[in-house]
Amino acid sequence: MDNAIHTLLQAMWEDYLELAPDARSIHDLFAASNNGNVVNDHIALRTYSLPEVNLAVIARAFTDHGYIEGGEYEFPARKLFAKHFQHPNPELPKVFISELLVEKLSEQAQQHITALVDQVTPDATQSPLFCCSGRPWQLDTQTYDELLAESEYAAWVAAFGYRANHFTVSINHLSEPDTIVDLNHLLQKHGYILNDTGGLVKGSPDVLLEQSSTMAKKVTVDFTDGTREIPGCFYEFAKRYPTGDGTLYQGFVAASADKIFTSTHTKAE
Ligand code: OOG
Ligand code: NI
Repeated sequence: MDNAIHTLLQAMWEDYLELAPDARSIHDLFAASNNGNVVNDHIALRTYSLPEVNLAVIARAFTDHGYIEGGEYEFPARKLFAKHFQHPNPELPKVFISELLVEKLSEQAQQHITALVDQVTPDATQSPLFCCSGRPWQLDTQTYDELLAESEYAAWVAAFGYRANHFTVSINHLSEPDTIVDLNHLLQKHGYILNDTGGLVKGSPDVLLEQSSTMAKKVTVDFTDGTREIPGCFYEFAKRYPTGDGTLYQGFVAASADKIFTSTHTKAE
């Protein structure tokens, strides 16, 4: 395996564990009944569409190591656009990268986001570990609150920056539980809070993908003028179904993804 991509994914996992307080114990719960093996279906990253940090800039760390574009997804109500990337080596996780279409936001939000992105140096984005470098700008609570009032996504990126917002357990690779309903019950029995936007299970065998996720737990975030407890990162669970040629569907489903985004929301939708 390409060492650079392995190093990046390992660094992303370690960074992610810091911001997803439940992730280690959920991982270990599945590892215990699957000989220690928990396969990661995909990770996801978020960004703003400004040219210094847009989706294409974030994707480079992956495309430089053999990842290729797999599909495009639109979320007009959230003002988001996304692509997924996959690697010819099926053991590597897919990468789902979304960007907030900044030009569609209010003047005030655009000014806030431009002021944040102006603090990012080209050197920083070119670093091979930019994708797990966290927040490359200073942020105060008023800017966070004003962004939050307009877009939960805008505020999340402002607070957390560049890192995996979730990893995803591949249910196909678990011997048990092998249905998403059983998996959700197991997690709930252990007290984990799941995302119930539109129901616990997003998607169906008909669209070749079923997904569920935890709600991100609150973590302490530093601002220039104090600290706040806000939702960090979450864990997702995905089961894929075969396409006509018998291989598992490798894409995403926009209608389901739309509901996974709420896993980091501070308020119910
Ligand atoms: C991505 C939400 C979509 C999926 O698997 O469909 C997603 C995000 O929350 O950044 O992860
Ligand atoms: Ni996902």
